[in-house]
Order: sequence, then structure tokens, then C-alpha cells
Amino acid sequence: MTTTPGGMPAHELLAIYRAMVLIRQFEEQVRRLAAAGVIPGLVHLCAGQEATAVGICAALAPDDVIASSHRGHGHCLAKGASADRLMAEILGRQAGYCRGRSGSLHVSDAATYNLGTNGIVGGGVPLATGAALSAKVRGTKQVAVCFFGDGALNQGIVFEAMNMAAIWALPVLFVCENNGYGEYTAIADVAAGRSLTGRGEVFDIPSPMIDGMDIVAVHDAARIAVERARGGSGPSFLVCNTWRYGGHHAGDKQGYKDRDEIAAWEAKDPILRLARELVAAGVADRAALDAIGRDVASEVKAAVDFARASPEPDIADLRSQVFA
Ligand SMILES: Cc1ncc(C[n+]2csc(CCOP(=O)(O)OP(=O)(O)O)c2C)c(N)n1
Ligand SMILES: [Mg+2]
Repeated sequence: MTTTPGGMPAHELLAIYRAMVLIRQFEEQVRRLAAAGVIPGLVHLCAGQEATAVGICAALAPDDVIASSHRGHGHCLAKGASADRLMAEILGRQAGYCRGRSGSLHVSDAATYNLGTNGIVGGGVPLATGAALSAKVRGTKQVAVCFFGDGALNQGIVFEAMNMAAIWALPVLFVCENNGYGEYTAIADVAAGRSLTGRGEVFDIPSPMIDGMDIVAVHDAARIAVERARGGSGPSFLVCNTWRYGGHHAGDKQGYKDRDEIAAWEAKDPILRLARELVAAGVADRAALDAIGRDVASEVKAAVDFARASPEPDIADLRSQVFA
């Protein structure tokens, strides 16, 4: 008998496949819109990194909390954001999650327990740790996750948060999406020490190194970490090795990368990998996967239409939603 990838039920595998395809196609549309000059500011695309967003979020309950990074569209979608309202926000439109005020870099949504994308490198780490402290004090059994890049591993606040989380056994997952670069600089040129996982181990936090292009591996590690956190045993630090196809921001020509390195990572594409595994296990055939792709394409096209049909925020509304 053929076993399914990760021993997961077929409907769950197809759901995570669709979720990754949605992120990939969503980001492709954002890239096109950015190239056409209709998006205010820079956008940082996560195509290539879908397995971390989806693999982690698929292990969470709806009321578990996430805090994202500047490369956060995938985290938002994986946590349940609707493509249309997210696209509207990225385009700075009234129908967006934050009424067009945040754009790509600060979109948040209380309904999906998303504390938001974040323009500050490492900025989501103390937010998620605070959410975990709140959950622990209130006894809600919620878990919090922060997603951050390898570049955040040189930010002091990350270690302050890890220390506090370890001392107080807070229910938080520190998820590093290690794509090998911070802006245009390779991690090896800026991060001292022998291993990235050592940065969690020093606090006695379980710190697995994970193939972030393998959604089954990410999901397995996430399930273990979530169970540990929810059971009161404290934080985990997951270093997921992954790759950003689009460079630092949409339009980055990536002249600082080696061609062989690019080709080697492209061969590990997380969506193609899961597709191969699903076909080999008999969970789906190619035609069924293609149909999912077409279904996602119409969802993303509808999201772009929805966003473009929404007006820009009215200047008369400028001071609403302002607390002080
Ligand atoms: C505190 C802070 N320092 C510097 C910057 C400028 N900056 C924006 S993104 C970035 C690189 C982040 O790299 P990484 O954390 O690896 O995330 P990636 O972009 O690779 O996903 C930097 C330095 C910032 N936004 N915030
Ligand atoms: Mg990086």
C-alpha cells in the first residue's frame, strides 16, 4: 500500500497544495502590478517560501496568533486572509484589511488572529512573544508564532524575546525563514558562529534545522512545536532553510547571486515537490492538480478585479481609526 506524504489525509494534502499554489499565483500577480507601477512603495515577495507559511499555519488552530515579517503576504493568506481584501490592502484601497492605510508592510487582521506584517526586521518577534505571555496569563491555550528572516538573527530583541519565552515557558514558535540573504548580502557574510540553531540552543530551546522546501517536514516540525507549546512546555525555534525567488523586493535583479545557486534552489521548488509526491502516492493525478491551479487563477484574478474596483481611501476619512 502506498502511504501519503507525511501520512496525512488526502483532503489535508490537497488543501495545503492549494494554499501554496494560491500564494505563488498571488505573488505573481503582485509582481506584475508592481512592475506596472500601481502599487505604492516596495513589495517583498515570498514566492519560493510557500512551504514555511503553509506548513506552519496548517498546524495552528484558528485562534492561534501569528506575527509576520516584511515578506508576509504568504503568512496572511496561510492564516486565512482573503485574497481580495489582502490584494486591496496592498494596492492601498479602501476595501483592504486596514482600509488601505497599511499597504503590504503593516497589514493586520484581528479576525484571523494576525498581528500583522512588519517593516521592522525582527519586529514581530516581541509582539508574538507578548501574545504568548498574554495567552499564558489568561489560560487560553493559544499558541503564537513569529515569522522572521535570517537577517533578524542579528537583532538583539530576538534574543531578549527568546530568553523571556524560555524562562517563562511561553507558548511561542520562533520561525526563521532562512533564505540565505538579508537584502543583498549573504548570511555567511554577516552572521557569526557555527550554526543558526545554536542561537536557540543557548537558551535550551528545541531548535531543529528543517528543509523549508519540504512542506511535510515543515508541517511535522510545526506539529511537534505547537503541541509542546500548547502543553505548557515552552517555545521552539525552527530554522527553515528556504529560498526567495524574487530577490529582496519586486524588481530586484539579483546580480549578487550565483547562477548555479539559483538553479540548485529552483530544483527544490516546494510546490513541484509536493505535486510529484501527491502523484506518486496516488492522492491526485496531474489533471486534478492542474484543475486546482485553474481554480486558484480565477480566485486571484477576482482578487485583482476586486482591489482595482475599490476606491482609494477618502481624505475626509483620514483621522478615523486614529487612537490618539
Ligand atoms: C531594524 C531594521 N533594520 C534594517 C532594516 C532594513 N531591512 C529591511 S529588510 C532587510 C533584510 C532582512 O533580511 P531577512 O531578515 O533575512 O529577511 P528576507 O528579506 O530575506 O526575507 C533589512 C536589513 C529594517 N527594515 N529594520
Ligand atoms: Mg533572508
